[in-house]
Amino acid sequence: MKAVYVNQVGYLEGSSKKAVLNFAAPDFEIIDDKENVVYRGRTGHFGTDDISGEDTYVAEFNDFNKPGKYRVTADGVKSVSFEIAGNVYDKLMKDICKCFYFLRCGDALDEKYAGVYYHKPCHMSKATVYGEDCEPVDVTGGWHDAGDFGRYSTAGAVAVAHLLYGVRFFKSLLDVKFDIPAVKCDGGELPDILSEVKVELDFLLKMQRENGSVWHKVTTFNHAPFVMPEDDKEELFLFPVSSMATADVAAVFALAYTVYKEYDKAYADRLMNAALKAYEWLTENPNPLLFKNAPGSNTGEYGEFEDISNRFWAAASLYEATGEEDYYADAILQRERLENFDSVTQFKLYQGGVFTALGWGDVAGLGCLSLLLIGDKIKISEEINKYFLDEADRLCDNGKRNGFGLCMDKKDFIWGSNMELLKYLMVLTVADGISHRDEYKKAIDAGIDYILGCNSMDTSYVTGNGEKAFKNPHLRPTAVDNIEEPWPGLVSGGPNVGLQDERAREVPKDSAPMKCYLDHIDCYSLNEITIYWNSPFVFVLAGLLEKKRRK
Ligand code: G3I
Ligand code: 9MR
Ligand code: ZN
Repeated sequence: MKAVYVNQVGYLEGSSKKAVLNFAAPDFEIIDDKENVVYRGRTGHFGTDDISGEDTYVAEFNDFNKPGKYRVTADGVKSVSFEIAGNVYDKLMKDICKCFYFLRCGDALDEKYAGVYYHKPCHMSKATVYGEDCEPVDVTGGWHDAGDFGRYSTAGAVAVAHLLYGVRFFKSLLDVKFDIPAVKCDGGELPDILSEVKVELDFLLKMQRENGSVWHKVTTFNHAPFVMPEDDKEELFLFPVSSMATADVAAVFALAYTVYKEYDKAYADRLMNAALKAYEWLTENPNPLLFKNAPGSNTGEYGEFEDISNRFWAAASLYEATGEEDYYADAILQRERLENFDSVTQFKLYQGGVFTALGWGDVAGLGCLSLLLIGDKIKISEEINKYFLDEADRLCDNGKRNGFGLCMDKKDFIWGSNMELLKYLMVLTVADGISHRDEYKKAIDAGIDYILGCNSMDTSYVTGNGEKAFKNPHLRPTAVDNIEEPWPGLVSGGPNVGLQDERAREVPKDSAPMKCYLDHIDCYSLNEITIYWNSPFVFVLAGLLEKKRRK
């Protein structure tokens, strides 16, 4: 079908702007909401590429900045409507932040804040320590991971990290208000983003054992059926500790210490003590303690092939928080180990550079963010900068290979491809902070356009944002709450050439990577949502909005 793809939410004044046509047309127009033609331009023929499989024509309108509501038309084909404005992403930012509130576990969601999406307290029972004969443990709280009700330490720590590094790099994230219950602190109330993050930090504190190590996850033995969270009454299990969980939690507590000490000294100290205790355990247990699901259990595994990137992150983060040289020495040591770890290239979970990896499994890039925060006081600061600049250059090269200017490669279209993209946009955002370059900004704009609808599915991958936003996330409450639309701001996992669930087989055979997607509630491998698919978007938008504010 002929289509004109646009960013369905819209474009910031002053940003790079384009629509992509999947058919031949030499000219295009922009019409306003009264159908008046307000802009005319010529398209450029890009040709076909291996991620969209379409023969594309690009309609650029970078110099059109007049605020308003528009559509792009070409050869009688109209795009969906979009806006140009200085505040075009303000609602989007609130929505993607508020999702963490909607995913809260434990306490009830109050109608006052949750509206029609309120629910009763959930997962309040104590959890059995799997394989051990000891008292059940209270680990209530935190966020549900995703469409399932599991709570996983590494995934949670990484989502928190995206948000807290967001706060460290872009102060204006502290001003985002998204209508959640206030949390008191020394002399006032926490900024919303820190109130929300505290929910997960409080939970992660409970996931730490006496000896400093951290349980890998707390879930029922198998995934719950489609029920409301409060109706999932199966026994909860704490599955064994892992060195990845222990290291990630040490790292994120040290990061949180620096942020929260400005607001609540006692809480910050508690986080630091817990970080030190976890680190001590890591030092005493130098061998990797990897994780495998218990036989017969099917909840998320979050398996990793190594724990070196996690140990690197923990050392770097503790060094940044304390300034103690021993941690720096450890970070250097782990960096060397990671560089020489043969399997990294063989088994890594992502395509890009090891030291810019920001995902749930490969976290060395998060360690590098901590080192970046220290700046040129460290010997290897130039090398850290280079990791990000080199990766950004690789991404910009990818962008030249498709009509969408999208920095992704064919191999990036795996489970959660939208996160692969959002992690890349984080890298580009950081690289642009190191060395301002127009091509970085352009690649960030193109990535945001893709997420918000300028893609071969003509779909905005954020619920409630865009005329053709996806509506059927694989998300248990949504499946059973009898409410027409899911709450807004959820980021879909997105296209995945693996088509790893039964319903996904309905995607036409030989579809191009960008088209391996279906907006169906059954499609957990294409259309689930998770905390760590929302969190990198918060970082990226915070970067974009802060730059705009500084102008
Ligand atoms: O690492 C390989 C890569 O080398 C290879 O080229 C590529 C192509 O197949 O696959 C890569 O592995 C993928 C891996 O994620 C790394 O991203 C696997 O195919 C893919 O199956 C795996 O998907 C993960 C999925 O769980 C299944 O394990 C997702 O990343 C992860 O986000 C997802 O997490 C689930 C939790 O388990 C449960 N809660 C919901 C959550 C979201 O769906
Ligand atoms: O709903 C589950 C989703 O959150 C997970 O990402 C996915 C992979 O672990 O598993 C989903 O649960 C499915 C289960 O694995 C198999 N039976 C069908 C479940 C979904 O309806
Ligand atoms: Zn719950």
